[in-house]
Amino acid sequence: MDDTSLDSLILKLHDIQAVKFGTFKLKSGLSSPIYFDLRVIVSHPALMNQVADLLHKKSEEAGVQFDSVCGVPYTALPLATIICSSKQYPMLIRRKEAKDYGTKRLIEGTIRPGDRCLIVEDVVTSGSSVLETAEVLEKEGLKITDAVVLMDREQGGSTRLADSGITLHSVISISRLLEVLLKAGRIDTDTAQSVKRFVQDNNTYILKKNGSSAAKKSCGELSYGARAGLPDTHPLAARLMQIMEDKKTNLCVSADVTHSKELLDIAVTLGPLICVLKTHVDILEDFTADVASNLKELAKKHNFLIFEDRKFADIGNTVKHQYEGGLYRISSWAHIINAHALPGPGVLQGLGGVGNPLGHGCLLIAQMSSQGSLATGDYTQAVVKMAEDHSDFVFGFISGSKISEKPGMVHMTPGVQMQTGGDGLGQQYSSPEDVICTKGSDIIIVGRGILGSPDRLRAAGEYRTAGWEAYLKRLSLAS
Ligand code: S5P
Repeated sequence: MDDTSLDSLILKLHDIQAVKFGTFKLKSGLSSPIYFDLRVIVSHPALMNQVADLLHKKSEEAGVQFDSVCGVPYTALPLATIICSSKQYPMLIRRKEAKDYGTKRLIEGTIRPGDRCLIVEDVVTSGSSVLETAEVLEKEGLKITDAVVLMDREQGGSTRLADSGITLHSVISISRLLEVLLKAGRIDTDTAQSVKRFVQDNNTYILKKNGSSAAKKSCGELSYGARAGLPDTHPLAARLMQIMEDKKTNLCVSADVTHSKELLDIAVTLGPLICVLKTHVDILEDFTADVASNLKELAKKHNFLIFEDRKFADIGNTVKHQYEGGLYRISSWAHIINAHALPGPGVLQGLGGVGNPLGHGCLLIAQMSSQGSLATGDYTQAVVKMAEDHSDFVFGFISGSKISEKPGMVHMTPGVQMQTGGDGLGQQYSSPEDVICTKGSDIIIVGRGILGSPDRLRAAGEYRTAGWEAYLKRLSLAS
């Protein structure tokens, strides 16, 4: 690729305002001195052809071998189309819109498992959109080893992709862009310097590894795995988020059954699909210590955590006994418990005294899914504060949405079903997409949506997929 065609491309992109300088608020909440909007190139056909040609040349120069091409929706779709049409490659189209369960495919085009597919993208920041597309293609049996991008913002995307075995080839780097625009008198030295500083200070890869304060501000864009690695994350939250990342699931099954055999059957069958199994041990009619130890074994075998949904709500001294003693000896088998903040911090002192030495953790109930719940507004805010002040034992919330900006905090949301509505007893349901993608929660808690199905395994699979896809969508929107 010769330097003059690259330089003229950069100037043209600046002419059509596909690159702008100023102060721009990014989806992550950060304020950026530079902004790319490559969507506008569709209005400039000659430029579209030039960009598509340069993308293809870049992959050729790098010696990338591929059988098909897939553009990351939407901006790169027309670029992929031009490459495929002019160079005669079969194209694959990834759907980005929410899946209509069981009917629509995620990839359109003929899929030949084992084929190498080249991913095309317009701009890469953290690399999460490319990764998301790669994951969908890989699920269909395609091999993804390379991605080609018009503009690399040099904010850690290529390192993150390399971690996942994908080599990123970029036509334009941000340093080259600044150099050309500076030389042509389109920007001044101060602007170039401030962009360079922004890029250096906001390397998404380093932020994810180290958890700097900027990362904490924008936890919506961090993956579960990255949040697990942050220094402030509670060890149990880290373990949970790592399980979610490894098993690709943000599904917690609420095993609200009255007989132990059924509870254990659920753990056996659904164990591989879930990150957490939630119990209400006091509704079991036949609880014995053996049930607890069997459950523990299954949790180990299938790598999930046990959450006893006891909702402690008394003075410290009472909850301490309720947690470690009585018939159920909850602290001996449940990794996670939850509590109401209503009694004040004493409830956490009582519970933490028992649970902390055992490496357990607690969720505070900040909001409830039931109609007319009083846990709203100032109460919810006070719960967030109490949780953050007691982060040695509290690692997250029961809430309807993301309510804490601390990336180490886990948000678990009950009242989830595919169909919204209620149960006639005050329960209110939201969809997995709404809970995870729109409201920013981390884990869906599903009871009757799964337990009420004649095929629980299939239903759990559907909830797991819906929850995970919503999470991937959230990551991609934030990148
Ligand atoms: O606000 C809440 C908090 C909880 S923990 N709303 C809830 O529904 N829960 C629990 O989540 C509830 O006790 C039940 O175990 C589960 C929801 O079950 P489903 O059958 O309605 O999905």
